[in-house]
Amino acid sequence: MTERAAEERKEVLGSMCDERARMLQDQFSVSVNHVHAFAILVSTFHHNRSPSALDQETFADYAARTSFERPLLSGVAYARRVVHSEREQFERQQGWTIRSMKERDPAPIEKEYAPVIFSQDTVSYLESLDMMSGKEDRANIERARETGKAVLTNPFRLLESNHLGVILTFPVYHYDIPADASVEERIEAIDGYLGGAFDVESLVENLLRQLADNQDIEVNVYDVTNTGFPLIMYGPQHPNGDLSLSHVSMLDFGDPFRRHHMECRYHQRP
Ligand code: WA2
Repeated sequence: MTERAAEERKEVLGSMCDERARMLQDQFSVSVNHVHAFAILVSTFHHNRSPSALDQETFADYAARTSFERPLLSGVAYARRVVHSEREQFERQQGWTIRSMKERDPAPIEKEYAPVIFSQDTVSYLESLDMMSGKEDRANIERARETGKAVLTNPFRLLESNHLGVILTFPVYHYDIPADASVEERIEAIDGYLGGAFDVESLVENLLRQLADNQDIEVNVYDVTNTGFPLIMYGPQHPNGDLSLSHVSMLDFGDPFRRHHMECRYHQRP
């Protein structure tokens, strides 16, 4: 291979990788924006109204009819904060028991819970599950309500599909919280958590499949928040393409606490 051909091969890889990263980031970002709007919908029609103008059926209908706005999400759901002293009354009102994510049995006594009260039909198995009983979901709930911002989990295997993905969580408060509110004030004012599941394994696959020359390159996405310990979010566990040449494209998924990037390689050696 001439030096010129090698140079060009490298450039082509770089532009294919950048294009994929840009597409993924764009689709990620429109999905995040729409989940944000969903959080406002719940705040407007559920919390600020008495009686609530939202119920499971209305939520599920609206979620299904707007799912085209959230191309990388397999579903959205709303979990309400319930403290232990309210549990009995809450369960009586709902007509079901708060269940834990692991055993799907009635949740053991905790200080507080985050049971799902509204869910898109695609994730209806979440209903009544305490989202604080899962390690990744709990970390998201705590960071979302403490910061007031949208947050993402580590990549992990999602319930039911068992696909690799991440959860996005927006906090929903009782009232408009001033930007300089303390962590304690924020926790006090929390009403619930609007979340969406990014099924990265299957929906990113779909996205990349639509692109030309897709069969030529191998793509990985990593959470590189901890630079010494990258977490695989998409792509082969053991890259087996042409390892002599790779390109890294930056990704920004909007959670300033986290760093992500895409790594691309050719499948074949020249
Ligand atoms: N949603 C879908 N699949 C999951 C999951 C989840 N969490 N956790 C594990 N598999 C209601 O942050 C609040 C959604 C959590 C929101």
